[in-house]
Amino acid sequence: MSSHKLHLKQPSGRELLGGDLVAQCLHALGVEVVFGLHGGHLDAFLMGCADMGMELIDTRHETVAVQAAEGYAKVSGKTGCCFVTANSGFCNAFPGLATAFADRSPLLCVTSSPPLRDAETNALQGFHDQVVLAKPVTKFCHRITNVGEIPRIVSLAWRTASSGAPGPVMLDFPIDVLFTPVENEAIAWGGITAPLVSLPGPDPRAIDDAVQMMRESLRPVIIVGTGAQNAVNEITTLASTTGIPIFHTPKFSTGIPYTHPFHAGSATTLANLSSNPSIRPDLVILLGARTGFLLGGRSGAIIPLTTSCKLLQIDIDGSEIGRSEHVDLGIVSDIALATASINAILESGKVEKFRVAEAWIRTTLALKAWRAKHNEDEPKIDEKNGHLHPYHAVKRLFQFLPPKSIICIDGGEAGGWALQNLPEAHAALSMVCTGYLGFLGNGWGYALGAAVADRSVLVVNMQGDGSAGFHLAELDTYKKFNLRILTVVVNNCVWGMSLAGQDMLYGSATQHRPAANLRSETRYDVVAQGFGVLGLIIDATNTLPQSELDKRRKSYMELGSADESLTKKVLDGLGAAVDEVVHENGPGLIDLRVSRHPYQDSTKAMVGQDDDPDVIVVPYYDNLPRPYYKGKKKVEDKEESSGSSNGAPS
Ligand SMILES: Cc1ncc(C[n+]2csc(CCOP(=O)(O)OP(=O)(O)O)c2C)c(N)n1
Ligand SMILES: [Mg+2]
Repeated sequence: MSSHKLHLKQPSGRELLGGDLVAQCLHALGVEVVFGLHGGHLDAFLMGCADMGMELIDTRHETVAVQAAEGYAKVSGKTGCCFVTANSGFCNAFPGLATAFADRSPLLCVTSSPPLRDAETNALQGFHDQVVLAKPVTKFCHRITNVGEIPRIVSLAWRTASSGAPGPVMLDFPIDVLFTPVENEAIAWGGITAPLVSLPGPDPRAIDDAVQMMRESLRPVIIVGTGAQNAVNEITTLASTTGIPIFHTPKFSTGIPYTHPFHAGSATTLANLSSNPSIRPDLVILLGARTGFLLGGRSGAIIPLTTSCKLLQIDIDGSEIGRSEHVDLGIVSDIALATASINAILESGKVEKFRVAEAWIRTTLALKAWRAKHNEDEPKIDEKNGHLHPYHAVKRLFQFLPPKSIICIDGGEAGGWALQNLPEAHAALSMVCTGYLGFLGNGWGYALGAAVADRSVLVVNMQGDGSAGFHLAELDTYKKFNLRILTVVVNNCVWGMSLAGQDMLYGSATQHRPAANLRSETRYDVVAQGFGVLGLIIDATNTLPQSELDKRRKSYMELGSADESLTKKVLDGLGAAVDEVVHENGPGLIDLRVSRHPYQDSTKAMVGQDDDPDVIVVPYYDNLPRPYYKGKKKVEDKEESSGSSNGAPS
C-alpha cells in the first residue's frame, strides 16, 4: 500500500544511497537536528541529512554529542538524535549512552562499522563489536545488514526509544550498507509512516484509590521527576484544585513554572522537616520521579520511611514502583493521563471536594524561602584566604541571571551550592547533570542540547573547576553555533568534594590529601578567550598575574566607587559580568574564584562522618553498625547484662 511508504527525495547529482534512506527516515520521524562528530564512515548519512535540511551540530567529543541529544530531549520533549563514527567514536559515545540509559532519556544514536564482509579481519575501526558493547546500556541496539531493511529497523528503534520507559537506542549501519544504492522495490517500510502510538493510561480503580488517599491525607506533597515532563498542565491543575504543593527532584525540575503558586522548589528541602514528625508529609505522591539517592535514598530524610507516611507512586515503568521501599499504591501509567484522570474525578463532583489545610501549604511553600542560616551568616569573603564564600558567590550569581533561564548543574561542591541556591535563580528549568552515575562533565552536553532546543533563553552551564576540565573544548562548539550559554566555573582550585571527604574522614590523622589538587594558575577565562568566547574573571583576592592574552579582563575593583566595600564591589562585578554575557547574545564564561571552605551541607551528610566507635563509616552511603563493639558504652552494657567482657576487640 503506497501510503505506508515514504516518498523518497532523489539527491541531485548522485545516487540515492543507504545513508540517504537513514536520513530520510529520521526526517520523516520528525528529526530536525542531529548532534555528532564526523567520521568518513558516516558521510553517506551526513550528505543525506544535509539534503533534507536537517541541522547538524558537530561537537568536539562524542560523549558530548550523545549528551547534547539527551539535553535536547529533556528540554524539547522530543527524542534526541546523534551520530558517532565506528569504534573510536562509539567508544567515546559509550558514557553518553550509559548516562541516557540511567536517566531514561529517549535518543537514537547512529553509528557505523567496517563493511560486512570484512568482519573479524582486524579492519579499520572494526575491532570491537559495538552492538555487543552497547547492549547493556541501551534499550535496543542492532546492526543493519541489508539496505532495504533500513526503514523498518529505524522505525522500530525510534518507537523503542520513545515509548514506555524511554531510553537510548543505537543503530550500527556498516559502511557498505550506508553506501549501497537503494532499490525502491526491495524496501521493507515497516512502521516508518505509522502515526505515533497513544500513551498507556491508568487503571480507573487505582485512580479511585489514589483520590481516596489524597482525601485522607492531611499533609500531602507531590514530587515530580523527569517522567512528568509532559504533564505540566495536569499537575498544576491538580495542585490548584487541592492545594497540594509540588516539589521536584533535584535531577529535573520539569517545566512547572517557578511562579506557580504551589511550586515548592526542590524536594531536598523536605529534609528540613525531618526532625519533627508532626510536620512531615503523611502522603508522598511520586509522579514520574524515582526513589533513590537523589531523593534521599534509604535514609528517609526526604520521603519519610515510616508507617505514618503513605507512598503513592505513578510511573510509566512498573519496575520502578516499590524498587527500594514499600509503596502503598502503585500505578503504571503515563503521568499526564493518570493526573488528568485524577483531575476528572475531582471535577466530576463524584467525590466531595477537598483542600489541604492552609497551615500545611504555608509550611511547605516556606521551604522555598528557607536558607541555611549558618551559610547566610558567614562572611561573604573568607577572612583567611580573601576569596568569596562559595554560597554567597553562587547566590548572588543566580540573583543576577535573567529569569526563566535553564540551569544545568555539574561539579561537586559547586553543584551543591547551585542546588542550594536554586530558588534565587527563578529558572524555567533546572537539572542536576551528574545524575545517577554521579558523572562529572555531563553538563557541557546537556547545556548544548538545551541551548539548541530553546534558543530564546539563557542556558547556564554551572561547573566546578574539576568538572569543567572534562569538556572545555565544547566552548568551541558553543561559539561555532553562537549559542546563548553562560558557563560559570565555580573555581575553588581543587577537586573540592574529593578534598571534603578526605578532610572529614582523615582530619589531622594524616596530612595526605591524595589526588585532590587542581592548579590555581589555570585561567578558564583566558581559555575561553582562546576559543573566541567572552571570558571574564571574578577574583576577590585580585592577586592573579595578568596575562598577555588577558585583554578583556573585567576589573571589578574599578566598578564601584572608592568608598564601597570590597565585598560589594566584587559581587557587583559579578553582576556586571553576567550582564556582559547576556548582552553578548552568545556564549560566555566566568571564572568565578571562590574559597574551598566551608564544605557543602549535603557533602557532610553524604560523607556521614561519625565518631561513634561502633559505627563503620561508609562514605557517600549509609553507615553500617559494627559487627563487634568497639565503644566503651556497648562493652559496659554487655558487661552489665552478662557480668563479663564479651571479648570483642576494642
Ligand atoms: C567522571 C567522574 N570522575 C570522578 C568523579 C569523583 N568526584 C566526585 S566529586 C569530585 C570533585 C569535583 O570537583 P569540582 O568539579 O572542581 O567541583 P568542586 O567539588 O570543587 O566544587 C570528584 C573527582 C566523578 N563523580 N565523576
Ligand atoms: Mg573545584
